[in-house]
Amino acid sequence: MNDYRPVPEDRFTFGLWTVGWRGVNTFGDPVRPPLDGAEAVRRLADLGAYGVTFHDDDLVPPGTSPDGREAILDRFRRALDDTGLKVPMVTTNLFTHPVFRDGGFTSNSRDVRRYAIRKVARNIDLAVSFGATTYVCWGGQDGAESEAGKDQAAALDRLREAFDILCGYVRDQGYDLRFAIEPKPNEPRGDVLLPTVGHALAFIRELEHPEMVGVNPEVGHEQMAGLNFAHGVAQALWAGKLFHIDLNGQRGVKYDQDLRFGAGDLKEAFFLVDLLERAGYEGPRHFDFKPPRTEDMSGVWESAAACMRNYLILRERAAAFRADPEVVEALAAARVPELSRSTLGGDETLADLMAEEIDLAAVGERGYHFERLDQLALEHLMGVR
Ligand SMILES: [Mn+2]
Repeated sequence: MNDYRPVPEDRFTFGLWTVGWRGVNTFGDPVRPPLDGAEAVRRLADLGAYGVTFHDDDLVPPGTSPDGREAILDRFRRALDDTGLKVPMVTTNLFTHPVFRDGGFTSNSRDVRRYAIRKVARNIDLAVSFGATTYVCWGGQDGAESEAGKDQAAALDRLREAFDILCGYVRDQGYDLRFAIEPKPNEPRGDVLLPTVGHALAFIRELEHPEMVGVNPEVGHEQMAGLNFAHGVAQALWAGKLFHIDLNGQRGVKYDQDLRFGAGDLKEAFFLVDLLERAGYEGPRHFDFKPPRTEDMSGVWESAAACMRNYLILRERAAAFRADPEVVEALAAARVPELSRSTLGGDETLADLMAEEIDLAAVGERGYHFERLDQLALEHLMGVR
């Protein structure tokens, strides 16, 4: 019997800021003590994770002396060496300090934009020293509350300029590092720049080195916009741009809930795991969730373990769905494989298609049997098949 115990080969990773989140929110003070980075590494390794990720300021608090910084990095490196945990991705905090109140790369203040690029470039050196090959960029405070205060076209110009500069830096240094843009529709800004996967994919095509930049879609962020997350991920995969992924849970169009993976739209989580596993996605399964502030530290580790456990259960259910002969037959009845056939035959031309007739009355009566197929999926998900 499968006990759904994660192992490093499952490639589960967690941000230090997830299990380390102290539970501060708009109305409430922190409810949990600070979590030491090295301690987080040891606990995550015990749970079966593959790796850990961080923002520059998660690991080394701003204002730390150079000696203090070295001591923190040494401790963290020792914990990684002791446990074998990897650092596949690193990111930058361009949102907490008051200077970023109007964003980083797209702040109206030129000196802030120049500082933001410096902060990222310096942290890229650290990321590479830890072996990271993906660098996530979440705009954070890049956005607006008012159309009057932000020239969108100029903001996109400045965002493109920042990525062109940073891609140039990575190339000049000879680093093996790719960038992944994380879209989000709103929060903390009223409207955030590059609100969805689609906006990010279109933006990347305008860059000097589009091959170096992909996306890091987050479950809850697309769902906050009312969008189908699995569809967004499918398009990112189709474009060869799924460089990283943030797994969590969200229930509906509201504030960013960052629930543990599986605790939001469970059916969409099922089809997401089905998609990732069948597409052969090889990147980390990265959890970007926030243990609710009702929890003490034991609840934090409980919820982290549950993220991985839910993924493994869904992976098993999705595989059982695909292996079920009745599902294979229902897929054919729903004409799902037929969509993979090109609309014109190999040696056909438009003229062949134009010469064809369709029996509109007969074909118009055709049912697609999607309900039967969907019910089979639900029954596999609910564990009754
Ligand atoms: Mn989120």
